[in-house]
Amino acid sequence: PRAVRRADYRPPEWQVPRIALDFDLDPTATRVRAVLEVERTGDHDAPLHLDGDGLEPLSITVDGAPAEWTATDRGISIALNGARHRIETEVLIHPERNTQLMGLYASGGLLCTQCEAEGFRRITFFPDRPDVLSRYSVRMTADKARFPVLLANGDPVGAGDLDGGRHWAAWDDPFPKPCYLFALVAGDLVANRDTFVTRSGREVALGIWVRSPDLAKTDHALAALKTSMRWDEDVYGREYDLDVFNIVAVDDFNFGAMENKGLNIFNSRYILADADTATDYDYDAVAAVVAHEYFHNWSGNRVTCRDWFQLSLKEGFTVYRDQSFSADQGSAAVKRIEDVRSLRAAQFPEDAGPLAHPVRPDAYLEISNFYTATIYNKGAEVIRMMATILGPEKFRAGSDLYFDRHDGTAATVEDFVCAMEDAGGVDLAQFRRWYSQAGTPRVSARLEHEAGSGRARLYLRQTVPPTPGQPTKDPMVVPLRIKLFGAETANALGSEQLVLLKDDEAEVAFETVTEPPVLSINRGFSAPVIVETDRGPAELAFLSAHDDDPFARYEAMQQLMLDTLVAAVRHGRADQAPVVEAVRNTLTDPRLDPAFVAEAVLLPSDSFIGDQLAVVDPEAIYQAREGLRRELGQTLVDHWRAAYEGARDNRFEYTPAAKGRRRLRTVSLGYIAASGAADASDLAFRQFEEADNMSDRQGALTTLVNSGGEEAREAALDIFYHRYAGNALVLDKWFSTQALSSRTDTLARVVELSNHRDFTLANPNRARALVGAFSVNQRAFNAEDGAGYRFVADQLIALDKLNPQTAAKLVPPLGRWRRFDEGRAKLMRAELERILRTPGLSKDMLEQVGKSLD
Ligand code: DPP
Ligand code: ZN
Repeated sequence: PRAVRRADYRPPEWQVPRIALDFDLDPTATRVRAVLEVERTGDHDAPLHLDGDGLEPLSITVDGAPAEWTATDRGISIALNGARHRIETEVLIHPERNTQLMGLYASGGLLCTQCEAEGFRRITFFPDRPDVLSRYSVRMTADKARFPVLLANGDPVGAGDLDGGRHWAAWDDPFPKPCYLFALVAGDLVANRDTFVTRSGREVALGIWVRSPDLAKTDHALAALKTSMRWDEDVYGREYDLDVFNIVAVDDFNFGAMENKGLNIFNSRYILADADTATDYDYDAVAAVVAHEYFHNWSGNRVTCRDWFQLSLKEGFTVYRDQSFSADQGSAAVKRIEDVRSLRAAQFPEDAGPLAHPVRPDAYLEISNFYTATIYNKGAEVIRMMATILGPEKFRAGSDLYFDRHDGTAATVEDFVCAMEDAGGVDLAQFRRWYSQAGTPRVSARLEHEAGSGRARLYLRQTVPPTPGQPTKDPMVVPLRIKLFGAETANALGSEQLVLLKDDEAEVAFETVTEPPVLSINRGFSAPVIVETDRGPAELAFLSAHDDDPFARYEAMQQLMLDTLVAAVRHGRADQAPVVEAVRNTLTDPRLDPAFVAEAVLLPSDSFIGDQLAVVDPEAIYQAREGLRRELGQTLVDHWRAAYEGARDNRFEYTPAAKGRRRLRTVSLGYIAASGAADASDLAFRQFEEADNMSDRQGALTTLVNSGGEEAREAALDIFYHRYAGNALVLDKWFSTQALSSRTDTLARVVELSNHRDFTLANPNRARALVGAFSVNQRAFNAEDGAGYRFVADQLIALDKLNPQTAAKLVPPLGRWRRFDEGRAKLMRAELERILRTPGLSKDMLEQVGKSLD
């Protein structure tokens, strides 16, 4: 396969202002008739190229006459004479055989579509690129009993009955859109309906469509949708633009959800929620993803991407928007902590490994592989830095200008940055390197204080590490929010500054520093960088107690824990007392929000500890972390018990305060168990049985699975399994809790589970719940004999035959071999090579595995 390069971009030679689609829907064989009005753009004699993948052509005509067309490696090519033509095609496709879940496919008795990025070519012949914008009219015909509901983009314009038990429906979308935003759904669905009145008075009919047993689980998503619609009006001035907005939940879905114009299609895990089946984390994720897809209506749909290299234009911006939305719904501090934690868990390792790529990549083999943490999460951080540099008013002016200038068109990252420059009156020339240079910058900071003169000087230095294809880097613009605190009084020494580090090195001077200063830097995580300081345990503990930026406070605690754990891994032992004291302080500070406390007292994950080391030693890391957990558990056991009891609630409520209490309760339970307390297992089992919500129940189950006695553990797993038999989303939790277990027999259990009657690779959620979860279980996956690697490679080879896109996303853990000792590295490489030798390997896997070996 040939790489697609950003530098090769050419505007389309043909546009398709209108397309009419007629679907004769049937799960085994669907006929798709398409009428395309095509227009030559400019003065050239290039033929019309239409992409097609796996289509069986029945007829192709030009202006009513049989066309002369030739097959190409990506579709068909038709030589045309005039400036405008009418192309009609009819093809046959087979939804039930579509296990890739791209194009039109069957899921749980429904027919649905997924077209981003390049799935529309699996439905009909079309120039499948995001800079071809068309107005769509869609007609669907289907068996009325099996598919009573027929939905597509835009507004409904007609429906009726036909002979033979069939019926039809027609939908028109007045907004020109790229084909990746096309969608249809046919099925036996019911809707949770409501209306939303936009700020200009337009009434929008809302519907969340599910199978009838799931209807009761859609209220939360519907409420989140309405809150999102209002928020986008208030915060970005963006109003909804059609008369209907529908969301459909389906069980088999590669992505989390898809923002098709007026008809979002969701993975059911991001729609369905009730207290009995969804954790607080799930509730939050439902609201965040509903908001994300809704926000795409402007950042993605009204203004779309010129080409797929610009993917972060819509994804980074929309993630930033959904993060801001979520921050506004609850604790902004806790939300920031969660977002940074997931950036560090997914994006930092990606940026430090063989799959590192810039936020705006230069080349790809398969675009599906670029729906990454870098495009999404680092992309969001880049937008956030622009918002920090411009300030809220100018940032809003910039986004207004961007939407005004580019509405109805396919735009570029460059267009977005220009709008920010023009509206903000700033020069972002150097800042653009965040889009072109990969790798996580490292900033080292050293503060020197001259007691006599009251002056202090901060020495900053940055380096950007080499990444594949980018051996040398230029310095970035790093916005650092900085503040000093007095070590004696704990008072702030002056107000916070925003320092823009632009060169390799910089110095910042402070006056009237009347007592020894403590440095608070990268407050709020103002830049997605790794900061290295010489702050010792005393200073970090001080900040964890006194910093007035909650993120910085959390960060100081994390750094203290990390330093202690890294020392323990390196030397076999470390002074644990500063961590214990800092945790004690946090736990007993009555002014703190329990949700914050629960985050702050959690130790960094095994893999984040591993990321700090030149060579990851999974066993030593696990032992060091468990050792510190035990010490914290034992020394502070009375505090954990008090926190546990204090956080007890009488009945489930989904509010920020109640969520925080539940979180602290389960975190405390984990520490009580880590202390080795004799009653821990009983306590966990009681929580498991008495829980009136999934957070408490799954929290207790996790504790039992990791550290409970055999009897309690197996009993809980069994009860959980039977209680939720038939509920796919909860069974996913049952699988992943076991795959993430810290027990030494986890691999054996996971292999067993891969043969369980409820396990299938055909469902992406289930595949991720077992194989994906296991491969991020650092200790179990990296078993010294390579059995973990072998298991995952076997699963990926099997999954690639069904669903290459989902398989390829699970490759990265195997590609981390450079981070391990020679023995493990060799075993990992051997598995990657075995995958690469598999006959018929997909382009998706070829790219991911090939790069991982380089
Ligand atoms: N559906 C995916 C998302 O919203 C891709 N656009 O991020
Ligand atoms: Zn998105």
